[in-house]
Amino acid sequence: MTLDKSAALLARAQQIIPGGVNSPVRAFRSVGGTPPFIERGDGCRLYDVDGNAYIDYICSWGPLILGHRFPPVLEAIREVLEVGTSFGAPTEREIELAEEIRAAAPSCEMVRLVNSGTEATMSALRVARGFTGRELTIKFEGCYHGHVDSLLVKAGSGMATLGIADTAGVPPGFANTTLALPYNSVEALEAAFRERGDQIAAVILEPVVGNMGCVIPTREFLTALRLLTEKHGAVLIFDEVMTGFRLALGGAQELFNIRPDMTTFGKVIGGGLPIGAYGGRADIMSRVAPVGNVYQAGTLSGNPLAVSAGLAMVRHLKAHPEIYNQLDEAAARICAAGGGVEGVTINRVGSMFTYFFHPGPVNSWDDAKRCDTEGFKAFHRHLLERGIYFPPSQYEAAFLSAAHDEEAVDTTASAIAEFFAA
Ligand code: HOZ
Repeated sequence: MTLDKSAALLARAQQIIPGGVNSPVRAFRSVGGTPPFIERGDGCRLYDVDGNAYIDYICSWGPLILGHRFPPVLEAIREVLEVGTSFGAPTEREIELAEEIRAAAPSCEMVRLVNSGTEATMSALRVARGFTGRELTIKFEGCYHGHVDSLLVKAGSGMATLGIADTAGVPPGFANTTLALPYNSVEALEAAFRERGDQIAAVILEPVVGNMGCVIPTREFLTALRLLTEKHGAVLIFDEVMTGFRLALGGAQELFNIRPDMTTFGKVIGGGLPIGAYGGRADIMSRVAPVGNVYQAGTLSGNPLAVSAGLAMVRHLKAHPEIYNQLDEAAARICAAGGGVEGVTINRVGSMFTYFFHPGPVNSWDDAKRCDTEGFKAFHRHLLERGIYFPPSQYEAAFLSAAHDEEAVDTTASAIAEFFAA
């Protein structure tokens, strides 16, 4: 496999774009080698500028649950091109997407569309603070909620990948409004509420974590989250940017049968175009301007391109619920390929999974940070050389799409088995 053209593009990109990439993990810093520069995607495959093809397990970091260039999504985009791409004025489609979100996740009695997952979490947090009149937020170590200043404390994803514990540029005053607790620790949660319950505006979490690799919440943890937030009047925010419409139509809240007060979305609801959304209880969402006094706005919010692409994807998923079983079975086969290997723990929920180079269990950042990242690096390289593109970080979940056919899954499972047999 040669990556000469990609290497040349990387060198050129580094002259103008920090690290040559527009989002840090893409630079391959933790796995080494040259990141392939992508020319096009189709179905479950990516094709780079050097003529290499890859079975794609990033799926644009989650959104492409139906694969690249899914025809109904392309058709929806084509239709929008005929009428205009942005109006900065309301359209009927926005109502339709908000209604689809509410139908899938009934905890979202009202919904506001924004442009990214980061905007969704930033806005939800502001609304929760406005609603409660409190400042403090609980988040969990290793969870990542976009690059919102106060939520970058002990964050996963690129920060975990690059080993940046606390980013520069966030004033201590902002960081001090965040309490970072260990994921899955009921004890730590109880202690925090015992000590500061009347100051806590919100508890935000990834209800299945993707950003320290895939980490699964315990039933006890979820129950404690719901009970304690209710008891102390704090807003429980599920960050379903990754899990929404992916683990089930109604996301993790449907899967675990928990009703959060607010939810954030992104990725799948945009069909691969930039979008985000936040929603929740009507009494909380009624605090958002112009009805209430919590301000949040956006020129491109609800733009017809992203909304139409998202609607096409969400409606297809709704019409074909069997997709979720299909995804589950395919992901199970890929995970079975490395099952029982000493020193490796595989966490999976539906079509999100991670091969952790750690004897396990991996239930928190404290566990995940002890991974053998050199082992992961060799695994990643082995797969890439065989045309299989896993996320270039131990601390990102892999995603599967409905376009991953038998052949792609078999090829992947064989390559994984080959790595562990060597
Ligand atoms: N931090 C994103 C996923 N957890 C990665 C975004 C990207 O590189 O596109």
